[in-house]
Amino acid sequence: MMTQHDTKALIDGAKAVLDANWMGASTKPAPRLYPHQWSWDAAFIAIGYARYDQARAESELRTLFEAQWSNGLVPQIVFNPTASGYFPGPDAWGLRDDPRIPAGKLTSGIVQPPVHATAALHVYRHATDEPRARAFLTDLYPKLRAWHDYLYRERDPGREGLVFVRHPWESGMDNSPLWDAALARINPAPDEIPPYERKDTGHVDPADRPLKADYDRYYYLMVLFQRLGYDEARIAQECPYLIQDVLFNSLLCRGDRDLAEIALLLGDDPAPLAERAEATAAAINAKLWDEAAGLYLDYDLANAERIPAAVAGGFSPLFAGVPDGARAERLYALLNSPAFARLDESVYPVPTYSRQAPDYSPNRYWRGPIWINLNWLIYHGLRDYGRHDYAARVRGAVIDLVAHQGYYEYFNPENGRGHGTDSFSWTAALLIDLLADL
Ligand code: 2M8
Repeated sequence: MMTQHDTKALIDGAKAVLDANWMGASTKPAPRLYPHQWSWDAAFIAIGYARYDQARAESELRTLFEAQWSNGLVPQIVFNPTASGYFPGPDAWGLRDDPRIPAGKLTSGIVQPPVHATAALHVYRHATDEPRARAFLTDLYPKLRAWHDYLYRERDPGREGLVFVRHPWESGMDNSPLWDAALARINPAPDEIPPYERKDTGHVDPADRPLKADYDRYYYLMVLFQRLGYDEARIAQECPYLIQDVLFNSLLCRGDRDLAEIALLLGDDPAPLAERAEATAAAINAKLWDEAAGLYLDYDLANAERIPAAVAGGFSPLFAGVPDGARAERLYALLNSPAFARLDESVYPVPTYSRQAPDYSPNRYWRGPIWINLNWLIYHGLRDYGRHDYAARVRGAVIDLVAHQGYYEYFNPENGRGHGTDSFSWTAALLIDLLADL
């Protein structure tokens, strides 16, 4: 049920979270757990700043793209050299002084979902100073194109219109049940990974975080990339974890559409970008739709099989205009069911994983909890499809949840309680955006 809130207090609280996490040119996701700049966080954070601080919104994305590699890769993390307390830090990636990385920058060697074109267009649309926003778009446009070009060139060896992720962290949904079978096939011998010390479990409740077995495999893949010199062709040949993820590809497809819109605004030809979006939409429909499940499912490329886990990312093609009317109806039906969110009644927002799955875990990170960014994407998808009743429910449920619990990283779908770190930037930023979206 929608309740009355003091909207001003909620917005002030959200701005205070972002102020405290502001590092001078970009924003860390959280005060202690995540002390650097993260790629898709930066996009969501810019979407919130767009509503009240154009300069910060622009700076957030500009700073991220200052660390873009020469091949177009936009790194998952841009390290703050003065911060410590996060593992894996810059040295674990073996990329210091790598010629592909702009001088003076320290980054990881993987990516995160491409929400950046969408964020840049959002910043432009909500700007108070149009000439300045146009200059921002003009600067960013070639970088965004290089980023999408990198993904299609290096992550789609079969030229299917679908790109793969090569590490669970690239998906943004680190320990999702989506990866269980693929990761179970990786069994590093003790001497294949150097000793390491996690820091995350010192900042938040270990019961909310991934397991040691997960981290061993995350680290194994990092060591593999270093051994292969971050050569994408060799990685595509040898990496045991290569997944065509629904969420990542849907965000890419929407990003292509938004990039086409930016091209149009800047007087460039939008046609090639729009065509690429259509090709990816068609490929998502052809390969990732599962008729029996009534949901889009991931595909494990390294093992040539579909992944049967029903996760919230399966609804994200709505955000990219991918499903036709009949498929959209199937998605609404599953969304509005005990497995997900009961949007007829709506108590809490959409959880990350089906509440009916035997291994659903309401407190553990990406294996059940409610995340605000996924709900923001689902809200927009429903709205774009004209399903305004459900869209309003999702929006209202997110606002209620954060108003009652605070700006947490994620929330238990059974009792609403906040988990992970508090003062989490994208929760605050997206709340600001949702409140402004009347
Ligand atoms: C989480 O991931 C990082 C690794 O990238 C971690 O667990 O250390 C995820 O929730 C990811 O989606 C997010 O971008 C990041 C920072 O908020 O934290």
